[in-house]
Amino acid sequence: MENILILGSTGSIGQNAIEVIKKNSKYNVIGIAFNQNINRAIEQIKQIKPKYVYVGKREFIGQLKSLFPKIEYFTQDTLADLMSKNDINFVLNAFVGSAGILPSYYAIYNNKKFALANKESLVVAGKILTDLALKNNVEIIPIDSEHSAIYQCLGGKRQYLNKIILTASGGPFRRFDKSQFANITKEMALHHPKWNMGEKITIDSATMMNKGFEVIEAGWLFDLIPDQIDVVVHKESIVHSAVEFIDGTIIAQLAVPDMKLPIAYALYKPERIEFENKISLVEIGNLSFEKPDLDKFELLALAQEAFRKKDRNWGLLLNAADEVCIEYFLNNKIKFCDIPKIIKKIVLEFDDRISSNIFELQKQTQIIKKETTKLIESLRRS
Ligand code: MN3
Repeated sequence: MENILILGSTGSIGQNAIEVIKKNSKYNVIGIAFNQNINRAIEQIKQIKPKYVYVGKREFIGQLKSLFPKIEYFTQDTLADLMSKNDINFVLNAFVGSAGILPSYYAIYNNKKFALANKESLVVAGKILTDLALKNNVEIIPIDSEHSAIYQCLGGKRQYLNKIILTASGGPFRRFDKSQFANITKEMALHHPKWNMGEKITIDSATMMNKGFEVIEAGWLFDLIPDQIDVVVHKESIVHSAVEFIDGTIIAQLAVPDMKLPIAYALYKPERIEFENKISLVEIGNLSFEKPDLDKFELLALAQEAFRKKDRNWGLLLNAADEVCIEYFLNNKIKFCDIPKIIKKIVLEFDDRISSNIFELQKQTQIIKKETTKLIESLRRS
């Protein structure tokens, strides 16, 4: 039995992970961490009976303590204590956004087995985390479907890799003309054609910022140079990504778009878990692949540029500014087409060398989020 801590248990990935674990043996959920979905957290605590609970919003602690007095509770200030518990041997990090960066650091620092769904960790702190993982001999097991696909296709043969082919669904606005971007509403952007995900990542998919983040994530995970990362729009979302080896052989991973698959692979590899839902190649018929329109999806281009400038802080800037923009967009306070404009402004204004200290990156992320808020508020007033 492995004792697993699930960070982000009430989110889409977290719930799927709990479901996968419930149907199979091997894992005991020793701890869960959530930010604000208190009702779902209470349900989960009743069902799982975890020893540890991490609460993002401190105001819930009192209520939880009166309901479940035997649990040991943690908040932001005591995150390090939770992550160093000796009876936790596996950490699954599915926190949303910047909140996931420090937990990734602590998981690797404390030599836990580690599965990562929080792409912001590598976007912001890729060098620090991959260096530490190498030093501590910790494998970062990807949960993101594309990275799981690449991981599976590589099959440990990293030395023969020529490049990776990162597939993108293209999101709901793949066929839109750029001039139509001004009229995109929140409801339109929240409707992803293929994947059912949390709100932030769904908007990131619509702007293709998500694919940009995934370029950076893949770059660090698989130790690639920028020219080794191809992005290909594949609207059917059946090929979850592919690798090309030095002899020209391409190996791809195909499956239904269901996050339970990459989650199960990360938890049980090299074993595979039985799933009902399978694809039929005959029924699918055609699979299409095309180049992404970088003029239309500027944030993808900007992220590619960010990975070329690995020694600059662009990943941090992209991530922090994007988080604030999405919040404003979801509150109907900025337009869809404002998102890339604001992010670009922030990147140009705060371009700097990247710090090699994780706590410094955390601090800077907070500063950039405040600066982005300031910028948006001033634009809204003018
Ligand atoms: Mn993905």
